[in-house]
Amino acid sequence: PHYVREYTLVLLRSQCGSQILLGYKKRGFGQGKWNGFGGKVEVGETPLAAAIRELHEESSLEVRPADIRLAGRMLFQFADETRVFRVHIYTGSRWTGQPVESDEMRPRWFNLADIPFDNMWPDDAYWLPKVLAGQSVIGYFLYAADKVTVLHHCLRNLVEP
Ligand code: 6U4
Ligand code: NA
Ligand code: NA
Repeated sequence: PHYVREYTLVLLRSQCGSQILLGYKKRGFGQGKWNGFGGKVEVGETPLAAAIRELHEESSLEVRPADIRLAGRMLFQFADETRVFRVHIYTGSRWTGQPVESDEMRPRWFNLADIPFDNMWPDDAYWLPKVLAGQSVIGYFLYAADKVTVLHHCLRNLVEP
């Protein structure tokens, strides 16, 4: 049987909007890839609280709950695994502090024209441009066991209520 695990992902934009903060994942799941900051939602924790906590643990940056907004939820699955990743994606452009390298992540600002999609999860190329355009997304990606090939995907824009 398949089971769902909840994760968070935070993508910060510079105030002027021309850059995005990514982290180079030094260990664990997605090692060697650039990604937003995030991790597992703990028992009894809301996704929003987990997003704020993981961002701080991995980058030292502090955001308040009102500083980030839910930009979408995605399901990711691998053909050879029973685990389903349910990832809550947040964006924001207000924070305090400076990004600092952690055991897990090496932060770096990227111009929107230079996002390193070739060294990110392949699904990011589908949904990240939408999120950066201010859209909210919902979707599902099924990967082959190689964790590279997208076998199937479905992606929709969500309209604000
Ligand atoms: P620990 O705490 O070490 O057990 P770990 O297994 O290393 O956790 P963690 O905490 O780094 O995982 O969380 C995985 C991160 O990867 C979350 O921020 C969600 C993100 N993620 C997972 N699948 C993804 C995908 N297909 N595309 C993407 N981000 C993904 O852009
Ligand atoms: Na993490
Ligand atoms: Na984690």
